[in-house]
Amino acid sequence: TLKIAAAMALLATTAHAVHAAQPLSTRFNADPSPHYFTTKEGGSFYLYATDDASNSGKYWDSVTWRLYKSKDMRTWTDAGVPLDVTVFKWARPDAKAWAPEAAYRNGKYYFYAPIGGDRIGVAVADDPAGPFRDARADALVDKARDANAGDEPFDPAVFVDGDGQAYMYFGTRVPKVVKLKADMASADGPIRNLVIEGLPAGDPKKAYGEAPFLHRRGGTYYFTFSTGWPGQIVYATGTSPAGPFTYRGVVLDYLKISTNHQAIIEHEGRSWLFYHDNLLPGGGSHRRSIAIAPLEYEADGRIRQVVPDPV
Ligand code: FUB
Repeated sequence: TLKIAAAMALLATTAHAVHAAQPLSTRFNADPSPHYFTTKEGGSFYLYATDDASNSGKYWDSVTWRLYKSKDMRTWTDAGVPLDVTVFKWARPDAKAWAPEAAYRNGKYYFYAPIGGDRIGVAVADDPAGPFRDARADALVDKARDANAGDEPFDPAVFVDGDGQAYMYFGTRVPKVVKLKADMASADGPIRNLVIEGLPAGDPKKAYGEAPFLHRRGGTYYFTFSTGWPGQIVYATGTSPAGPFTYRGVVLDYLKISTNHQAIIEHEGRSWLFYHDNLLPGGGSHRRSIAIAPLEYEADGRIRQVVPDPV
């Protein structure tokens, strides 16, 4: 019996990575978009977020995003508002600012801004902290204009592959992908639906919900997303950034919150999962808080499920 217990304990430790869940700020924030950028000040982690501290507390109706910076992934400085929806003259100034994304290319920093739930704008700056200006005169994706943009074109995530081809993922309920031109601000071809094979059948809570995200490890493309709703972070893998992907398993189980939204980054050989939770006093589904966990892989490339252990 002792041997069985020891074997089961070993199995449990190899299958799950338990970590202490800590909010990275005392300010409510959500929808993490983390990056490592090197500027003239040196290298830093930059984290763009939905600013839940400035919403009504009853809905995700903030109109600003928030930026945090860190040198070591432990201490994060609140760097204020990198931009708000008024950067986009085509948007209503009270349009909701949702899960942001950023990317770097050729000396410029790009900010992908879901606005009002039906359009995605793109802004550009010379520094990751801004000032940002509209990179075009209209939205990059517009539900009223673009074929196959879907009913809810938001939650952009950008991935640039080794050959320089950029892809933008987005969409709620139906995951979408569109190639971006080298200017990072225009679509290069049609918007396509992403195919995810092998999703657990018969469980509506296991269907694709939102928060698409792509990262690559070796020759494998990992497509993570949140089921809806509540949000469980799951992943699928494939051999191309455009899919198809095959469902693999859970990265982060349901938390006591209606949504979740993840991002994964690797730096100097270590990987981290960013997500949001309900960790601050007074928090809830509209007042979320971003947390970070080390992300570990099995030798065969499977992701070890992250288990937050609230302190
Ligand atoms: O923050 C508003 C919405 O909640 C985001 O767009 C979704 O990903 C969910 O986290």
